[in-house]
Amino acid sequence: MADFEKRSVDPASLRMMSEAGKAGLRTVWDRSDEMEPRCGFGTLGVCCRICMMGPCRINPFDPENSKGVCGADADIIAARNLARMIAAGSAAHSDHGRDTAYTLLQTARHGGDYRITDQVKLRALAVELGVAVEGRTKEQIAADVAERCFAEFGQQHGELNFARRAPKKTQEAWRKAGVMPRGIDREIVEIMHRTTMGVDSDPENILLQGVRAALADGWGGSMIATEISDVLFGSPKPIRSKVNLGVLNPRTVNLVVHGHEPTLSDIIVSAANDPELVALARSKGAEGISLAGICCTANEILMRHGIPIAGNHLQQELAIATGIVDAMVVDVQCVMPSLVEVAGCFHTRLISTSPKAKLPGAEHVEFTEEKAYETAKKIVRIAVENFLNRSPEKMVAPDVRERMVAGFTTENAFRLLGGKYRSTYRPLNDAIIAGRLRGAVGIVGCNNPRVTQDWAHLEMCRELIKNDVLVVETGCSAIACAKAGLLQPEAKKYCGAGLQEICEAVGIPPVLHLGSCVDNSRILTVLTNIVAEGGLGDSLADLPVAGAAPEWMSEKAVAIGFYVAASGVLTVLGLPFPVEGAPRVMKWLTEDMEKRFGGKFAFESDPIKAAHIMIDHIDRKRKALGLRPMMYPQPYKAAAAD
Ligand code: SF4
Ligand code: MSK
Repeated sequence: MADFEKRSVDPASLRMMSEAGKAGLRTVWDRSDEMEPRCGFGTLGVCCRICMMGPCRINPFDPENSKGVCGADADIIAARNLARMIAAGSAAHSDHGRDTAYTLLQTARHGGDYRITDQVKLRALAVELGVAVEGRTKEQIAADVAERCFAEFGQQHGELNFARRAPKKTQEAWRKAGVMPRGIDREIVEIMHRTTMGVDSDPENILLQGVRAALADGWGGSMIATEISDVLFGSPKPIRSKVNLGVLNPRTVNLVVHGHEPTLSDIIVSAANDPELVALARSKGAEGISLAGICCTANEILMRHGIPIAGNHLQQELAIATGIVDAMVVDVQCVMPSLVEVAGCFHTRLISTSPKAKLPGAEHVEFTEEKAYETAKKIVRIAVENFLNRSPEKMVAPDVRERMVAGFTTENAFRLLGGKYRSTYRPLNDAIIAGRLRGAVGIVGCNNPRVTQDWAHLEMCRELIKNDVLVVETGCSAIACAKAGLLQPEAKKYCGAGLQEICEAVGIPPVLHLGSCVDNSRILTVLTNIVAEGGLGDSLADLPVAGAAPEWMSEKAVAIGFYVAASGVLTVLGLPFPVEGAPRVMKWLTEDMEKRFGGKFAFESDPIKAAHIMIDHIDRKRKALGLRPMMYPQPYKAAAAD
């Protein structure tokens, strides 16, 4: 019998693991255990299958004398593999951004089921991108904005428009290192070219192209996804909701959306409220239709509509195992192929929707922007029609849920910190300068069965807020902390005196939910606004801030880590990149990178130690800025800052 306590700290997940075990269901944790011992060459990053002279591997006990067939050493191999992870992660985020721009263009040109919701943001974007606004309709403006965004993908030379949002000094560092991104697609393609057999054999040169592609993601593809989503679906505002498997209601039809792109999930919100479908649900004996989300698409509709979240990445199988999910609809990214097998053990209808992401064994209802509402209604109807097919003996939904507040953005989050709706970041900067707030940390990223689910997110987060560090979160990290009650104002009880004072004055939680994975771009623009406000240096590298992904698993997290570190922010990862067998690459990531960009990586699996690495770093930055000591006695005092 598996030791469940090592698998998760989330009571709902533990309960469902036990139920799944009783039913003989294999989950992600079982398969993870079966992988042990994991391949040492893969873990160290020293296997290469780029060409068919191989596959090759480096002898980790004698790396100096070990080479691949072509002569590639451990550093070349590891750098190439890591760069390819960045390419894949950047491609995923950026293709999402491209799809969002396509939806905006279709809406502008042909109308249809979507609306241009945030016209203020549309006009601001238009001005930024050089699109004429005077005397033009919102549709004309939107069409040009969409085309400008497309141009960012295909551009062959020059610089990305949104990269120019960064502070001037940060941009200068990128130009000096030769990594200012030119075009989003171009940087990804160039990684694939450079890392093919017999091209770039300089590990640092390979990693620098990795940086350029990652910057094209964070300050390009992901930023486009965020900005256009706000224009189309509305900019989020602070909103209350609930989280965890207990949001699934045994008395209603339950439809779970899982994946990433709000084009699908947002329209499903409308369809789930369609009076015809609600009436149909009632005619089947259900009390109504409940919509809930998993992973980042959940964050998208949570922020804009307050739709509850059923869980984070590792709960996707467990949600189906409750026996009360009538349909799960998926689009792209983080969707485990295992869902087909799990859904096959229950009445759940599993529906794929993207031509890019089919699941053999699942139903495919192709989603197109042109027939968005019709398709969404079809999907909701499938869930409703399936309600009566539940097997009562398999219904084991845990009654576990927590309240949360979400929906903070670059535009609204930090203005609230002064207790007034002022269009300035001054109150935030002043709180840091005065020593009421130590600094800020972004905790982001996934769950990974190699780490006790949610544990590292929670431990790290509590340690930081205890030390007066404001935490901002996205993705599955935000969901983890929401489940533990940290995303509600009452969580101020876990904070140091300074942060507690701010939370009390403003009524915000000490942990702010900033959205989905692509919304890490919001963190970049928040930091840029802090620099622009003044008093805390003139580049992102000067700020008393850090980033972390304590339970990461996705290639997207590698891209995020790279654009955050290359933007000047210390980035601490709970699992190391697969480069431990490559000493030069490891040194570049953890030391040399900082000289060029002001940011670098640290790898630490203990979340408390990781928190202290970040607190020490924040204190060093405070000292370099000449800021006052912290206002209130601190539970943790960094040696470096004394
Ligand atoms: Fe081996 Fe070199 Fe081919 Fe990689 S590129 S598989 S190291 S021969
Ligand atoms: S969903 S990328 S598991 S955060 Fe964005 Fe969660 Fe990581 Fe997927």
